[in-house]
Amino acid sequence: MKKVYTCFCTDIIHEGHLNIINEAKKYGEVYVGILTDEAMIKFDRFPTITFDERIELVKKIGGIKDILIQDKIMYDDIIKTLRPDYVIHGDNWKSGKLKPIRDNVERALNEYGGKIIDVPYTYSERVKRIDAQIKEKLAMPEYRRKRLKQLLSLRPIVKTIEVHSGLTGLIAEKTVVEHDGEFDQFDAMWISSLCDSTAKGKPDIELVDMTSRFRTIDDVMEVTTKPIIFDGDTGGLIEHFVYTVRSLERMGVSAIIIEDKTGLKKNSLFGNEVVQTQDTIEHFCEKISAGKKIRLTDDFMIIARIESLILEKGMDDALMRARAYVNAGADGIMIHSRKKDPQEILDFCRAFRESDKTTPIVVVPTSFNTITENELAENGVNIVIYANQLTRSAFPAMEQTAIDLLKYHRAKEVDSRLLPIKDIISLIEEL
Ligand code: SPV
Ligand code: MG
Repeated sequence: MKKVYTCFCTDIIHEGHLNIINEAKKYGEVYVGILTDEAMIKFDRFPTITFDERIELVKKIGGIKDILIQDKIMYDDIIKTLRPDYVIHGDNWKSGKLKPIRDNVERALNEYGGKIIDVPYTYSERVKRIDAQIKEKLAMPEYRRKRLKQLLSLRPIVKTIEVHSGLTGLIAEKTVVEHDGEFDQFDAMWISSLCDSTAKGKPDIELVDMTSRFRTIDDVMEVTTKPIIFDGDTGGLIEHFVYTVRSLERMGVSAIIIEDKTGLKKNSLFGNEVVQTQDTIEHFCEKISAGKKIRLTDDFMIIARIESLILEKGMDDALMRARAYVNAGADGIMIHSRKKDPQEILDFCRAFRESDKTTPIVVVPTSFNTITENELAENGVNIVIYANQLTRSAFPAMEQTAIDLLKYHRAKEVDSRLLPIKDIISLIEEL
């Protein structure tokens, strides 16, 4: 008997999958690979059911010779082990984002004369509706909220990008890159106080009120499914902070990060160039505990951000605060630095990890931008936030366009730099 292999990356078996299995049976014994959670979230979306449940789904189809675990999006490893005569897949992988996968399969099969079978992809209203339903489910507060904690256990480092609108949310949601034979995408989104304020033409001094900040979250949530980490500035008065926690948790936000500053908050990247006051350990711990007490689910995280290195109070102060904040109930620690050299961040991580192996560490490598995600992960960092790069890349591009329109008195000169209207329309899906 010939061996036919297909891999499923789905939470629901629909007529399209059954069609593939039925076609496969015509060629020989059918082996089905199930993509692991880790592989699935790098390339597609978060699974809405567990890996074991996905295996059960496939078992129920019947007539399958064996079920295999595929732990990489690319097939070459599994092809080497199984040596199937055929790999069967919908023909939608002949172009677009799936094409590198097909190329990888083709190369692996060519080694020994295996063949690809491209089955016409099932485009039906029902299949489209199932896809839409999965996305809806992922966007629901109870599913979205817990996803950050799930990602922390699945990802070596949770990659987070700043968003401040529906459009930037779509970029975070949809950008998937194939590079060096690996797919990757962002895991989570950061609602930055700096960029949310900047988008409104306001300074980053807790001037934009919570109602407006929540409106931004809503705009992002409307069009995305990824989890959200909210920049809560100082958290404000303890009496107000508890209301913020309650609202964010209800909305389906996964975490709030609050920084240990008081008085008029200024952006940390100013450091000591402006007057900034650090909160006392006692008061900040009280704020953390109050937030933890009001929280209704274990899914929602309150992360404490330490400004000691920004304010040049020293490593010992940073570490003492980290331990105190964790004791007060913080679900994570964000350590910030405005140095170009990542060394003080790494020193903090090493010292903190000596006594605390599990509390997630968050960093924002805006200044110390030479360090890679792998290096951060190796040093015990769990979440990396690219906190402002989308805003900072858009602004000079828009400004240059405005300058050139004024200079040339027409739009022709700027046109080659612009996103074609067709692409903007396809970015935004209609229901
Ligand atoms: C933000 O993005 O608003 C932050 C990170 O708080 S930083 O600007 O680096 O302080
Ligand atoms: Mg901020």
